[in-house]
Amino acid sequence: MTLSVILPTYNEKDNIIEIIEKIVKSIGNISCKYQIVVVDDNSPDKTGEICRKYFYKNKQIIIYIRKKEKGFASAIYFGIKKSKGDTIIVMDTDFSHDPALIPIMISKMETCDIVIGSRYAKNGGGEDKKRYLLSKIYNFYLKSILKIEISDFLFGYFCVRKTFLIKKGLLNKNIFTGFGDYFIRLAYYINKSGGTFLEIPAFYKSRIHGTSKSDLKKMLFTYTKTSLQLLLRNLYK
Ligand SMILES: Nc1nc2c(ncn2[C@@H]2O[C@H](COP(=O)(O)OP(=O)(O)OP(=O)(O)O)[C@@H](O)[C@H]2O)c(=O)[nH]1
Ligand SMILES: [Mg+2]
Repeated sequence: MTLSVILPTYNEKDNIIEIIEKIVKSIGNISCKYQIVVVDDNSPDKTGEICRKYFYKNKQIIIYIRKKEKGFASAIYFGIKKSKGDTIIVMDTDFSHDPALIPIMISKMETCDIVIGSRYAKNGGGEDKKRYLLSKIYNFYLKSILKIEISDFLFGYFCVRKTFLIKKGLLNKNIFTGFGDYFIRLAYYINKSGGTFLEIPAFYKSRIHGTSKSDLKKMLFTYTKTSLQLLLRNLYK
């Protein structure tokens, strides 16, 4: 097995070095061939340059600084396209996603097509109680209308085989667009193509350094629009 960890970054200068070091340590427990792919959208705080300077001798840390394209889902798409590993892990850079889960995710890949971190699996949780609860309600809505057996569409920490995405036609720009709504689309099309999901408990830690790029009102609007579009697609097919 070869692993590529995709890290989208925007203004994460105070997180990027430490998160990469924690990821490397966590991968050390399973000793596989790996690379870490940072996709930075020309962050004004110089996240990309800082990372390049720090890891310039390390060939396993690949850093892309995109000057023309930008966007969260688009960065993930770009990172997966560029990655060399057969197994892909996508995670945030702000420590909301615990690098210690990497070996667990990989071990579970033998039994499914995608492993997803979930706050709502038994023993999962979230530090920000208000966010945890609001997200729980919204996830319940998504699960009910899309009829997909997963409890957390919005966590954004997952492991999947690149060949699976390619084979099913899911490594597709129309899916990987926007912010977290891309994952709602991805889950929908994985389910449609007969893919199997496995959730593992995860705890969402609130960020300590840097600022959030997500906008609650905008997210609510976009995610609802996305889910209704998918629902209509389901009804009229
Ligand atoms: N390349 C790239 N990365 C992004 C972009 N927007 C967000 N990110 C990264 O994507 C991850 C998730 O973004 P966050 O700002 O943490 O969004 P969030 O988790 O909803 O918000 P928090 O409450 O701050 O945790 C982080 O690693 C960001 O640096 C973007 O436009 N381009
Ligand atoms: Mg975050």
